[in-house]
Order: sequence, then structure tokens, then C-alpha cells
Amino acid sequence: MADRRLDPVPADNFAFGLWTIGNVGRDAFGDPTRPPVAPAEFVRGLGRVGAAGVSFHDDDLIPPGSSAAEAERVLAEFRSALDATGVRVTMATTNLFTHPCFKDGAFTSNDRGVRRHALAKAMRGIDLGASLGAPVYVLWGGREGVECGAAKRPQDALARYAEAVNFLCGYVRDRGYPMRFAIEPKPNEPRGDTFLPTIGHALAFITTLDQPDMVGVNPEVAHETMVGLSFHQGIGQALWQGKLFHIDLNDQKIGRYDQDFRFGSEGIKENFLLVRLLETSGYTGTKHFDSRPYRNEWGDGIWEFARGSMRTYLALAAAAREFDADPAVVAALAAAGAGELAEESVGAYTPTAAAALLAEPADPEQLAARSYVNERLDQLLIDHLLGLPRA
Ligand code: GLT
Ligand code: MN
Ligand code: MN
Repeated sequence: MADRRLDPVPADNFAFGLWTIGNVGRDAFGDPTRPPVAPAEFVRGLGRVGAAGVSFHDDDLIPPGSSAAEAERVLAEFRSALDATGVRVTMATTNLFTHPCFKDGAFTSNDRGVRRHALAKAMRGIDLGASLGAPVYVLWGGREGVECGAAKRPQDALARYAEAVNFLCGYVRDRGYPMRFAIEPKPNEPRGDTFLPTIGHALAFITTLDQPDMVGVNPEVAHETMVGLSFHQGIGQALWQGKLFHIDLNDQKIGRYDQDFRFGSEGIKENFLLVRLLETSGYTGTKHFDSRPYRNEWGDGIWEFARGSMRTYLALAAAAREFDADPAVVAALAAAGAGELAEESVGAYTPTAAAALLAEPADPEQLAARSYVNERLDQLLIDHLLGLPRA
């Protein structure tokens, strides 16, 4: 049980959004169950629990309709809390979903006036994020979608989406901000269907952009899991394509609405695989929690929720290290051929390589007779998660 540190420190690079721990518990059926937490107080709380970063929507930090003097005051208090605690702004984003003007979409609304307003709001949000040092700007298209499928030609919607992201990339470059964008996919909710519903859709979309290097993804556990996809596999592809710019950690039961539960509260095995992947991939970005305390939580319980999120991550990271150091696991991985998958199959095409391959004798019956010993490997994983003694 070496190195089982479960108390987070800033070097762990954990972050929370202003809308998460401080979520007031409003849902589609009920009013708030908790009082709000002011941004500066929130940052002080993050400092106390050992988090490194804070993120926000423009409207979380400066409530819409604030006077210039009110905005100044909020910003000054926020900055002084950041200075006092050492908490950094690790991500910023725009609220393009709450106001009724976005009911038909923001960058993909059928109304050109709405699209232009959404872009201007995003540009102002980018300025705010840049002024506070945010290195990543998230684009979650909460309202970019449709219920009445006949109302929007998908190709037009995607063209407007790409136009908007291209324009914002131009703005960031023009201003010289050291900032990259991260698109956050989600299959549905609040729209009946969302454009860019999964990690894969977003990755393909990014290849069509003018400045693809400036744009990556911000996948969320709940968003892939709600439609039954493996988050671990989705993150694997984002890493493989060099596009994991940010991540939203939380948890979720398959086939439900977006539950945004505490990280690790549901899918321990999948989250073990996720943490093992992140910890061995060289990912250096923020580990950002986009989750909210259960609606019946109150008082200090919201900070208990924050501590639990980080504690579970650290515990899974420790379990992953112990798993990979266990000689029985090393042997099982070898038997499974895990290392063999890292070897090239044939290399780049050459006529000589093709001829050699065609001339090579192969015995499919013999190849079929191999066992990959996955049952043992998987049981070892379960044994580690349950803390069972080595057999
Ligand atoms: C909203 C959504 C999240 C996004 C946030 C960023 S806001 O809570 O459910 O998944 O990450 O806009
Ligand atoms: Mn969510
Ligand atoms: Mn999210």
C-alpha cells in the first residue's frame, strides 16, 4: 500500500467550476434547495480543500445586468481571493443556454441576429477569461440542436457552427491570447438532439476547421455514459489524436438524463480504467470536476462532496499504480499480449513489404488456438479494486 496519499494538493491539478460545488439544487421539477456561494467565497473554499483551479461561465462570475461598478467589485473580490489562495483560473466559458433568446440555438440558431449576439457574447467572455489567465475556453453547445428535425438542415447547422468556431479562433489569435478551445460534446439535453453529440463527432468536426490546432475536446464522463458509450475508449481516441485539452469528471448511470454525480460514485471499474489511462498518458491538463452535490445536501456537505471527488481520483490513481506494479498483473498483461499491440504489424506500405506479407505462411488454426487469458487479467483488476489478498 505504498504512496496512498488521499488528500489533494494543488500540484494534483484538480479544478471545479463555479456552477458545480455551489450548485443551488434547482432542477426541472424543483426550486433551489441551497443558498448560492459567492465567487470569492467559492475560491477560498477551493483553497481550503486543496484544489488548484476554478472555472466559470461569464454569467456565473458577473451576473447578467450587473452595473459596471458591480462588475468591478465582483472581479476585484474574485482576484483578491485568487491571490490569497493561489487558486488559478484554469478554464472559462460562455453561457449560451440560459437566456430565452438561445431557445433555438446560439451559433446554430436559425435567427442570424441570435447567432451574431452569441458570437459577441462569446468574444466578451473570451476577453474576461483571458484577463484572468484562462488557458482553455470551453464551447459546450447546450442549445445547439433541435427537437423538430425538419427545421434545420444539419449541413447548414454544422457550417454555421464551424463558421463560429473559426471566427472565435481568429479573434483569439488577433488578440494574441495564449488560449485554446475545447469543444464539449453531449448527445441530448436540454435539446432533443444536440449537434456534435459525441467525442467522435467533435473530433471529426475539428478536422474541418481553419485552425484545427487551436481546437480540442472537453469530454464529460456523464455525456458519453448517458448513451452507453465507454468514456475510457472515447478519451483514448482523444489522447491518440492529441486533442484532450480539458476533461469534465463526474459520474452517471447509463441511459438516464445528465446526472452530473460525484466522480466515482457510480462506475468504479470504468473510472479505474479512465484514471489509469490519464495517469499514464502524459496528460498534463486540469482534472476538472463538472458535477454537483446531491440535491438534498446542505451546508458543509457540499465541501465534503468536493473532497470526495478528489479523494476517489487519488485512490483510483494509487490503485492503478499498484495494479501495474503487481507481478501477477505484469504476467497477465504479457499473457494477454498487451505489449504486442504496441508493435507495428507491417510498417508503411512498400511493394516489397506487400510481397513478403503475401508470401508469408500463416496457419489460422494455430492462430485461433491462442488464449488471451483475459479472464485472469480482469479478475486481477477486480481483486485490486476490492482490495482482496493476492491468491
Ligand atoms: C452545464 C453543462 C456542462 C458544461 C458546462 C459548460 S455548463 O452545466 O451541463 O456539461 O460543461 O458550459
Ligand atoms: Mn453533465
Ligand atoms: Mn461539462
